[in-house]
Amino acid sequence: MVEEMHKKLARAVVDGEPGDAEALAKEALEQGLDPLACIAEGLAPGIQQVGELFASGEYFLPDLIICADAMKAALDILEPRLLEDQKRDIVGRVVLGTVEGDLHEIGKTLVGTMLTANGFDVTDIGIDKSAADFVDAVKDKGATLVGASALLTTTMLQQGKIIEALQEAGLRDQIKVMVGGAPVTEEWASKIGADGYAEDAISAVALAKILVGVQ
Ligand code: B1M
Repeated sequence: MVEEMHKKLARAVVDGEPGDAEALAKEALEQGLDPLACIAEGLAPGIQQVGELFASGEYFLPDLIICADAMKAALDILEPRLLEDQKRDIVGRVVLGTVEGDLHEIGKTLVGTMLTANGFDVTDIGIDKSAADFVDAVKDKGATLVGASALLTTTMLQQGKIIEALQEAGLRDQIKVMVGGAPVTEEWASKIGADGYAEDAISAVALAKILVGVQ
């Protein structure tokens, strides 16, 4: 039953059916299924397949948009449930965003949800944010951790710009920088001088805890 629901969720994303995705997410919660597993085993493989269909020329940009909408419709139902176990003590303040020139928001938002669910105070500054936007938010919120997401090989360069901007603002020694996103690697993170790289939202939480010194 669990596997079948995961497959249906994946299908709704691949077919680009936001209504079905939303209804299935509600049904999954009613059945007591784990929302994180629904995301990791259902929605994520679905959007992964969408990416492959796009790369092979079978899907076009409008398909990507509607499939992402289906994924978001289901996440809107599942993510609040992840936050229900939120701990009360704040373990760290994070400024999180997708870098300049990059409109991909789903992975970044998922990382934010998981960090919030694990006690971090997360300021999500959104998508297409410049290095200056990150620096301003760090000053404004007194954050000790920056998370920069990039999904394009062209925009991952911006992660390095954020680190440079933090240096120029005299903030680099007070703040840790974590990077992630599909094209990002451990090697890239160390090349640009980031403090850490996380492959997915779960490892982002573990890394964030290490970086702020709570684990
Ligand atoms: Co775009 N896109 N897209 N897209 N898109 C990719 C990324 C691509 C790999 C598709 C492909 O060709 N196979 C490709 C990039 C190629 C490259 O550069 N290597 C691509 C392209 C080319 C483009 C456009 C250029 C297409 C065009 O216009 N011709 C265009 C660029 C627009 C722009 O940003 N300027 C574009 C546009 C779009 C949409 C806007 C239509 C849409 C996004 C909608 C939205 O977000 N609201 C979209 C989508 C949906 C995708 C794919 C299919 C799915 C992305 C996604 O949401 N994944 C994607 C293919 C793919 O990734 N397989 C693709 C699900 C999400 C949960 O995973 O974001 O990887 P992900 O996040 C993960 C981890 O990466 C990690 O944790 C998350 C959860 O596990 N993570 C972090 C992410 N951020 C992190 C930060 C951290 C730590 C971990 O610390 C701070």
